[in-house]
Amino acid sequence: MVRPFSEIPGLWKNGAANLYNFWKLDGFKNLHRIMLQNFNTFGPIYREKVGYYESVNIINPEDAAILFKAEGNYPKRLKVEAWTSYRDYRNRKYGVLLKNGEDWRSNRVILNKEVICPKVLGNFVPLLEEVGQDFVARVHKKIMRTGQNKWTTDLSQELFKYALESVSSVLYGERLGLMLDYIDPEAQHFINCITVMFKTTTPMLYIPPALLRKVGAKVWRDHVEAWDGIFNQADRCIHNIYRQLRLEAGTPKKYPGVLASLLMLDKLSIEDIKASITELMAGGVDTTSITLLWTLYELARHPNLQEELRAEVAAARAESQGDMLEMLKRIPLVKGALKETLRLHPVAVSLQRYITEDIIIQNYHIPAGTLVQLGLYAMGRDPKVFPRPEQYQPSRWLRTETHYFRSLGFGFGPRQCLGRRIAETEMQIFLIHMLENFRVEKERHVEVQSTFDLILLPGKPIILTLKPL
Ligand code: HEM
Ligand code: 2DC
Repeated sequence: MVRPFSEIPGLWKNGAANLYNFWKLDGFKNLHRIMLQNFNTFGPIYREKVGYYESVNIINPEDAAILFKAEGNYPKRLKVEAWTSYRDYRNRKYGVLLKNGEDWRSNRVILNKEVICPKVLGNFVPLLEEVGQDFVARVHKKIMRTGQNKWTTDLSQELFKYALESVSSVLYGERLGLMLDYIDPEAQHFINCITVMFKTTTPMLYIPPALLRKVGAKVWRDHVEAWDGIFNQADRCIHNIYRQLRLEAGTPKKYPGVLASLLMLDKLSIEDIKASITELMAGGVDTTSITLLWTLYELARHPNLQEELRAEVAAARAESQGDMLEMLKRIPLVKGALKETLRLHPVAVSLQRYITEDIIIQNYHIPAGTLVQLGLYAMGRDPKVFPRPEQYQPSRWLRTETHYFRSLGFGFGPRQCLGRRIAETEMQIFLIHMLENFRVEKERHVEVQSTFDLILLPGKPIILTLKPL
């Protein structure tokens, strides 16, 4: 007998009371740990309402498969009202991140061809490789300046710059110059705005932004200021390319970048292009940089593994005679390391879809229209899904054991991360160059936990030491 929706365990009857308890548990910072605890209390499915946020939560890969089968032709994830409210407030168009229905699909199909299709990867690699080389040169210089043949630091700011330089070089086909000693203060401001934008989004997941706006709440004002900073900087970059393109007649010889390609293709309106390019630029900073930081942290904790990866990279370099595109096909363990990082430290705590048809999960009936969330952080740490989940083992992704709905760090299906190929390539190239040049170490006994600021971030600075090989 299938049990009704109303019998799913969990706390979903009093959103306001649950919000109060959530706030007492400092839930805004601890969402991922609270979700894990809820699965421990209620089992593999629970229903929840916190403030105005209502969802059904699942954890098993097999249930994830059922969820994604019911996502329909226009998959829709949780509406982040803070983000849509800002655009409505400032009269800006939604990009592919926030669009839905046919409008989303038609934009996404065109963007896919320019951003995620394997064919364009060859265009991105030389651009990203140059940034990778510049990063390494910059670290060598920093090490030289310490006079101690090593550099001990919190790399996060350097990684933000690396990530923004990488994504910008792909989007605009030219460099911002963030690997230099003196950088454009506007670019630094852009980086700071993204951090504030993510942080101020969290409370508005539970309290409607319209309400916060009406009472003039600081979190809403900070949020608006942050997005203003993001859009202004992106507008400057976009206008720059737009002007250059009008000056240069004819088709350029070298690959001109995603933006210029889209403008020349002339299939999307300029406003649609601007909206999605801005989202790509903003989405491309904290995500990859934090994932790289976690990866370096894990490599510092596992020196033997680090040597194994270095050997793989050296062999790949020799076999491909330095051709980066070829090299990227010969580094399965490096790729496994990135998957392993996203398993233990996912950028997104959950994946969500509003299901388009009724489904049955764990023998409960769930009606069409319900927001169903897969607890990605909780799944990554579930011993039933990943044996010895606490161990960082990139090789688990090489073995033939089932990976069925287990590698979901970038989401799933047609609505998965649009920046996925850029992110993966950028991160692989970074690790190749770092492994070829430096040994990464850390002080012992320092365990760093995650904190939730819309995306999961290290709860305290990760201090690493880089030594030239
Ligand atoms: C969406 C993860 C890097 C741009 C997403 C989603 C996830 C994700 C989980 C939701 C997917 C779904 O609902 O199925 C990540 C991770 C990254 C990363 C783990 C790096 C480690 C990037 C980068 C960019 C980007 C570098 C931009 C260049 C986007 C965009 C969407 C998205 C535009 C929305 C796509 C749509 O709604 O059609 N990402 N992301 N992401 N991401 Fe990423
Ligand atoms: C946050 O409960 C937790 O890739 C919420 O590059 C559910 C939720 C909804 C949407 C998710 C978000 C979470 C985490 C951050 C994600 C976002 C969709 C896209 C975004 C996963 C899991 C991200 C980081 C994009 C951001 C692009 C933007 C800044 C322009």
